[in-house]
Amino acid sequence: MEEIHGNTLGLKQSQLHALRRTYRRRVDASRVISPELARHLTEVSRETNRQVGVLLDRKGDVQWVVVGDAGKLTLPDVGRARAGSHRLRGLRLVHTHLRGEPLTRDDHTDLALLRLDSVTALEVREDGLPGKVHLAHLLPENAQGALWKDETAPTVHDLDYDAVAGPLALEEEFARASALRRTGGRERAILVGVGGRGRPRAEAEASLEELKELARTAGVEVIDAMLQVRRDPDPRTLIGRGKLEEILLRSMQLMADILVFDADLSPSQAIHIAETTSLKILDRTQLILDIFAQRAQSADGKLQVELAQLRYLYPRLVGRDDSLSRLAGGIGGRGPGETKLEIDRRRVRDRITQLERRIEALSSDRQVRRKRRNLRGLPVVSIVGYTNAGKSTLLNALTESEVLAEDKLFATLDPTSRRLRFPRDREVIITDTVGFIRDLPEDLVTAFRATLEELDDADLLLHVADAADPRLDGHVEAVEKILADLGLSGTPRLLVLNKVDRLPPGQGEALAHARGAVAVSALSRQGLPELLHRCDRMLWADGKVSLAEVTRSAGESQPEPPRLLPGGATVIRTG
Ligand SMILES: Nc1nc2c(ncn2[C@@H]2O[C@H](COP(=O)(O)OP(=O)(O)OP(=O)(O)O)[C@@H](O)[C@H]2O)c(=O)[nH]1
Ligand SMILES: [Mg+2]
Repeated sequence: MEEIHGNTLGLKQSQLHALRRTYRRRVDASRVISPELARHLTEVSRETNRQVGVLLDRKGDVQWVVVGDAGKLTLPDVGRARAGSHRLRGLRLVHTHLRGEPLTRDDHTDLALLRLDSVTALEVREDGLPGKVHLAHLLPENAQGALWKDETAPTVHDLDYDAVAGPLALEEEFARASALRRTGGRERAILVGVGGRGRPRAEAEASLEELKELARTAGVEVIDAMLQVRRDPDPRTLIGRGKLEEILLRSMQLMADILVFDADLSPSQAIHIAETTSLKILDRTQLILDIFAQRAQSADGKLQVELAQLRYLYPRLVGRDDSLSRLAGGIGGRGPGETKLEIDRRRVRDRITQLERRIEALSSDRQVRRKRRNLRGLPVVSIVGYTNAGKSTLLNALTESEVLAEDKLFATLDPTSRRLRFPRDREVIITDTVGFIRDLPEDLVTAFRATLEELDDADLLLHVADAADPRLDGHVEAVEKILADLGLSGTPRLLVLNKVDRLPPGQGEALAHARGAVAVSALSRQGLPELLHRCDRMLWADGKVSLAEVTRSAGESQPEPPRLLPGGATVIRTG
């Protein structure tokens, strides 16, 4: 119990003894410090030429005695604040300053991040007696966004902060504020962008913009976004300790619940950051996984998402329980299926194996279905592209369907197929599927294998891109890369620049011309005839599909009188 913490190396026995005696002192509970204890601390401090501090509990007992060096005191691990807790630590720090300095940045950081009841610095006079006293305590939410209040008193006797009533009143305020916030519903997030050697500032900024859209889609409230550019990532905390502290202070000020990093945190980084904060930590991959989890409708989709989440989580299941639950929790407590709190690695492993088997079966089911479809000989046109490019809207426009299309990322997860009839009774199957995104998480690609395999059958890929997005070229490149990773480089493809209605007249066509693409607007239907014409040529004129197949398919399908679409293509609803 009577251990002296911190920089004890080189202290004399008598000095250590004097420090140990500190544990026997008691302070009147409501007084920050007694004049006697203050004097004891400054005397030892002067003699050792080191800062000396005590952590007192609310009964006025000395819980920890800590020694630093002449300019700094490093506190021992006094335990972490609980996530979202409105409580303070129940400990106040009183320590000495040898150089007459007021409270330092570190003092304030300790106050805020460790949620200490208060932090006090006693100036040590040349004669070893206590001089001026500086005290800081946290503040409830206020319009100025101030986190703490500083007070200075000429002597210990003049200090008038009640060390028990003060923190109790604060805790009450915190509780009231957090109850108010909880009725507000949505979780509040600070986004952290990361630039560096491999990622220039402009790219990091664009990526942070995309992260904002992801966050919005996931249903979290973005209250702040900051960008950190450093040459190399910090192996432990990614962004560096100082920056992390700054962000944590900011998160307290803004009452944030979540930090979202625009990078993939390694398991050890995620664990380390979760352990130094009381916040929920998400990275870009988890945000995407969370959106997928919210969006999954079909049983297949749900299985695939759960697998992806568990695969991602598995290597991270090594932290302390509390940080673990914050890593595994997902947004609004929506973690993967069975993993709420009592996660244990073996159960997760078992579940992964089980899911993999079911998805394997799913994949072979689909193969059978697809084979049946292929036997009918209908050419398959698959719509692919960056998420939110307008793929589903295009499918709807071409086939007069009503597939869900909305201004959110990953609106579509499950593939949909429709028949689309071309002139001369030619017919194709057109499919819409899950959208892509830059750095699509590997675990998702693996889990969505069954869905993505549908693309293997495509005779033609319509690569839809949003012509009005300033990140157009980056998006096209990202999609091409994923297609290559899926082994689809050899499939004929046509680039479709969508949403040209959002551009000044002629600009979409110019962009398309430069890229050998077709300019369309799925909303205004502009350019659709040209699109169908190009598809027709690529599918048939280039000899991709044999005439025999085409005539066979044409004989089969007459359930409903075909309707006319621009360009002479017609549609048959297959439901
Ligand atoms: N102005 C304009 N908006 C469009 C056009 N096509 C689609 N949109 C809008 O873009 C948004 C996304 O459309 P979706 O069809 O859901 O996009 P998607 O590519 O299927 O997206 P995910 O399934 O989420 O990957 C919706 O708000 C559409 O209304 C277009 O030609 N012009
Ligand atoms: Mg869609």
